[in-house]
Parts: sequence; structure tokens; C-alpha cells
Amino acid sequence: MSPVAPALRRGASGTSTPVADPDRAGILHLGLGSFHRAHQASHTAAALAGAGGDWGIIGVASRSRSIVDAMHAQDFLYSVATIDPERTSLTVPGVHTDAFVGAEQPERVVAHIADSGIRIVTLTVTENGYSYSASTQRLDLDDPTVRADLTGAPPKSTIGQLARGLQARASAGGDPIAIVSCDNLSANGAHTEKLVRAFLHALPRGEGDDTLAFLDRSVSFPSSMVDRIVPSTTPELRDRVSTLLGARDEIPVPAEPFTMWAIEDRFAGGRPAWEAGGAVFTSEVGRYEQMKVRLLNGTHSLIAYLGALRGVGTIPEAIRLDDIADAALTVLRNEYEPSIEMPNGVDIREYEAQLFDRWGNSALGHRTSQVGTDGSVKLRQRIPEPALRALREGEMPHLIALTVAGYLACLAPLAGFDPGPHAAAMTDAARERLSELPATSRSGGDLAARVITGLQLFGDELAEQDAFVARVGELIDMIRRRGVGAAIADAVAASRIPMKEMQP
Ligand code: CS2
Repeated sequence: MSPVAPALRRGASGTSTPVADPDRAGILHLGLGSFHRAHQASHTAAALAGAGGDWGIIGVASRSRSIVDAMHAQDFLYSVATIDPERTSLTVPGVHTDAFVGAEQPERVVAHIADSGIRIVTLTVTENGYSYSASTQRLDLDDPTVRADLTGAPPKSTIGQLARGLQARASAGGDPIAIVSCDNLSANGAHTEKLVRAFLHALPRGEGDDTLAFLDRSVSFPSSMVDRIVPSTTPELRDRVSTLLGARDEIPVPAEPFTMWAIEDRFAGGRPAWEAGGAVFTSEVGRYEQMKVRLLNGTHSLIAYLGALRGVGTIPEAIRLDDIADAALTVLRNEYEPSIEMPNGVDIREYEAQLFDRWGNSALGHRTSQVGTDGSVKLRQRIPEPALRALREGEMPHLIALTVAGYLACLAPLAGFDPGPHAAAMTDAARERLSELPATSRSGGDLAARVITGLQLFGDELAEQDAFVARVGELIDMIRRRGVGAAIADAVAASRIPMKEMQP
């Protein structure tokens, strides 16, 4: 790319015409990360191109300035690079009308939610962003940010911002609005509503009562299942995109060709024609969520931890290893499949075959460390229910146990075991807590018990499953003493899969 290439701006050659009218935003989005920019923004671009409407998006980054500054410098344009092994194709969504940092301007978040022009708030704030306490299964009222938000300070937590914004909207006339979580949480709509209501109930002197009544009347929280693999961007991609585009784009987003969005059609204030971009409006979002969070995400975690322990940096490299592919197929067939009901019209074999193609997309370069990051919150969504179902049936979920063993071998390695650089690159809110445990754990069993039973990292029910805890411990010891290959072989052999069913 020549250094004199012009910056990506409105009207620059090679860019499509932006479709959103800069003065008419209808959506406020919290969490201006890559996933939103590749997924919801692309669907919104398709909806605006197909059916129009005042549905421009104001993007709010929670803390980071860099993406906001770059969006401003590029007239809110950036490209989505759809990457498959044969080719890379570019689109420029052009749906954002503004961007700012929520932590710097919390009052502005509140004001936008109160503004009747905004009829939808969407969220991609990660599993960590909901101020949810897994131990009390409630809004985390001990969290200092939530506590400060409850006192009336400009709100910094997502739930505080939503609740204070809705409170201001109720006083300003109370136009209907939908709040749509697009995070990988089960029943994400109901979950978000429960937390916002808990915040309003926790306000002193019945201050939240009018807003609670407004919620009953005019606010909907549709659940949604989102799916598109979006790796982190790289300097190499920036150069490639800029060459293809003929303009310098500092913030391109790489994404796979596959994309899926299943949403409950409960939009109190109207919505864009997202079906134009392939979204499915359905009453079966719960089934889509379970299918995705278990089959895709649960297996993804297994591939990431095993891959990192085998020393490979990317998911496609990991899934090309025969034993990791066997482990992935075994966990799908034996442990996740029996725990879900597929949505009508989705064929499970086709869906699984697609998963293997998607994981194997080598041009994406999706990192094992990216998928392995934040396992403490991700695994809690992915593994407890299918594991408990198997245990209730008297079966040991060996490959789910291996997922947990792989996670702990990466994040809390016992003395003398080096999980390698890809494990070291995984970040996790629980890393510090976990890293203290190996020094005083005599064995894998000890470590597993302290994490699963002691810390209840995967919830209180799994904490009581002694046989599961013991199996995780055994696999940790096996990884440490005989290597990850031996542990994979042991778990796959122990699983009761009829071999003839093993073809993807
Ligand atoms: C992945 C997901 O990082 C992870 O844990 O499993 O981000 C996955 O790529 C997306 O959910 C795909 O939609």
C-alpha cells in the first residue's frame, strides 16, 4: 500500500455510498467492538439498502478511545473483509452516524436512551459486561461500579446506563423502545430485563417505581442469537484491505462468510428490515441459542484449549490435527447434541458439517488464545447444563471434563508444567485467582476440587458432582504427566460413541 493512499472518507473512490442518513439515528449500540461492526452493522446496512428507514447507529465504545477516534477520522466508515480461503471481499456498511466513549460521557448515553428518536438499544458488551453475580445469580450489588451508579453518579455500568436511560425516557414521555442483547448468554433478553429491573428495585425510596411501570407498558427485551466468527484484526489485514479499497482503512474488520441472527420479533418501537440481511425472526430463539452456545461455542472452547496445549496458534491448525477433530466430533455427538432441541428447519448434520468448515477456514487465522480468553465466564454459559444432563443420565461427559481440564491446564498450570505461549496469551478475569491455586494443590484432583467445588466457577450444581470433579482432576494429571495427546485419547476412548457414527 502506498503511503500516499487517501484515508477512507465519505465520497472517496472505491467506497460504497453510505446508506444511513447522518441526522437520523434510530439505534444506540453499546459495545463498539469488531463483532458489532461485522454483524449487526452489516445486517443494518442490508436492511437500509433494501427497505430504508431512520435506523442509523450511534456507536458507544465502553472505554477505548482508539476505535472511536478512528471512526471519526474516517467519517464513521470502515470495511468488513469477508474472508474465505479463496478470496477476500469487502463491504463498507456506512450505517454509523456517530461514535463516542461511554465511560467518558455517561450522561450522553442516558440522554440518547431518553431521546424518542432512538427506538432500539443493542448490546455487545461480552458475557462479562452485565454486572451479574454467578454466586447470587442476581445483579452484583457488591460491585463498586453498580453501587456508585445506584447513588445517582453518572452511570458507568451497562445495566446502570440502561436503567438510568430508561428512567429518563419514562420522564420524557415514555416512547416505546426495545433493548436487544446480542451477547452469547442464554435467554439474553430475559437476563438483561431481570438485571435492569433489579437495578430499579434497588434504588432508594421507590425511585424506580415509575420506570418499572414504564417497562411493563412500553419496553421490550427480545432475545437474540448472534453468530459470525470475527477474529482480531492484524496489520497485514489493514494493508491488504487498503490495497483492495484504494483508500487507507485503519479499522477494517475481518469476518467469515457465514452469518446468522435469530431474533424474537418483539420490537416495541419498530425495527429495521433486518431480514434483508438474512436475520431470522422466530419464537424459537431459545433453541437457536442452545444450538449455537453448545455446539459451536462449547466445542470451540475445547478446540482452543487442546490446540493451545498442542502448541498451535490458530483454530484451523488445531482442528486439522486428527485427534482434536475426533475430540470435537465426540463432544458434539455424545455430549452436546443430546442436550439440545434443534430449531425447526435446521438440519443438525448440515449445521455440524458447516461448523467443521468454519473452524477449518485457514485464511481467517482465528487465534486459539482469542477463543480461550475469558473462559471463566464463557464456559459457565457453555458447559454446566449439558454436563449435568449427562450426569443425571448416569453418563460421564468425558469431553466436557477434558474442556475444563484443558482450561485449567492453560490458566492454572501445576508445578513443573508449562502450557506454552498460546495459553500464556489468554486473558481472563479469574486468572489471578486461579494462578494462586497450583502452589498449594497436590494434584489435578485437588486443583479441580478447589476450582469447581470451592470457587464454584461453573455454578453450584456442578460443584456437587464429585465424579465429574474427579474426572477433571484425572485429566489434568494426565495432561501434565503424559501430554495432552494422551488425555485426548483417554477421553475419546472412554466416551461411548459408536464409531460408525463418527463421520462429520
Ligand atoms: C468464540 C466466539 O471466542 C469465543 O469464545 O467461541 O467468539 C465465536 O467465534 C462466536 O460466538 C461466533 O459467533
